[in-house]
Amino acid sequence: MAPPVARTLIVVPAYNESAAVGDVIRAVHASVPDADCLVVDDASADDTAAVAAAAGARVMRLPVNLGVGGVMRAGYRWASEQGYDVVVQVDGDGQHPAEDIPALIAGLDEADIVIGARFAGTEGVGVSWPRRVAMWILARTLSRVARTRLTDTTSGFKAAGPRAVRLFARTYPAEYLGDTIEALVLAARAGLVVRQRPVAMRERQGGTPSQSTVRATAHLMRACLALCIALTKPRVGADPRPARAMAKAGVA
Ligand SMILES: Nc1nc2c(ncn2[C@@H]2O[C@H](COP(=O)(O)OP(=O)(O)OP(=O)(O)O)[C@@H](O)[C@H]2O)c(=O)[nH]1
Ligand SMILES: [Mg+2]
Repeated sequence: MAPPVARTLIVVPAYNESAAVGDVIRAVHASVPDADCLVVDDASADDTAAVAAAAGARVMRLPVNLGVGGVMRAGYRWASEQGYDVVVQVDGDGQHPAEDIPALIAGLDEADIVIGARFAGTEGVGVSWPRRVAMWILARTLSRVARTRLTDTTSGFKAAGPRAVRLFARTYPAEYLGDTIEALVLAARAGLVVRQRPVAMRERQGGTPSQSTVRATAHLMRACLALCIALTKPRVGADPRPARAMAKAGVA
């Protein structure tokens, strides 16, 4: 008997992304037509949810704003309950190139998590020195923790295979910066295999950037602190059961 085809869910975190989210969903459907698309609307004040539904996505509306970590925790939990094997995070602002999703999913043949990395090979070009130092510290430390070369540790563009979906459904970090740094620390310390693939990230295609250059630098510095805190937390074991068995048992 042929092995079952992996069920894939694209989770799109979206906060006030009505300008870009429709095009993101259409690009996702064009790139991975067999995947389902769930937009998690983080209590937006605009009509993100209506635009997403009109573009053909399923929409989960959070009653209060939780930030990206809380959004992804909800997305992973829903994915696990519904028996999805693979989850790919694609931001609702159009920065993540949908055409690279199949390459990230293909990478799951050899890994539990595949990160779409912006700078692969050109780290730090045109970036101020404090940012470069912070990026270097993050990349070096997380590369050691994950035992592989990682260059873009704050990228949200990630594919997660069955073991990672189960782990993140139980414990996706929703605290400050948890969605990137802490999620990788958690996964690597649970014994999951993390890899990266180079992607051509774009400027956001609408809406408002969350950070200026100065704030982005401060954000990276704080990310280093968040990394130190993540490293002090106890390890969580990966759950060996397959995703569908978990869904049947009602465990998320
Ligand atoms: N800023 C922000 N984004 C959120 C929130 N909840 C969900 N998101 C979504 O999370 C994704 C990533 O947020 P961004 O603000 O684009 O973060 P970023 O890509 O690191 O920064 P930018 O360079 O400003 O795009 C986007 O799709 C947002 O719509 C929230 O509370 N605040
Ligand atoms: Mg963005």
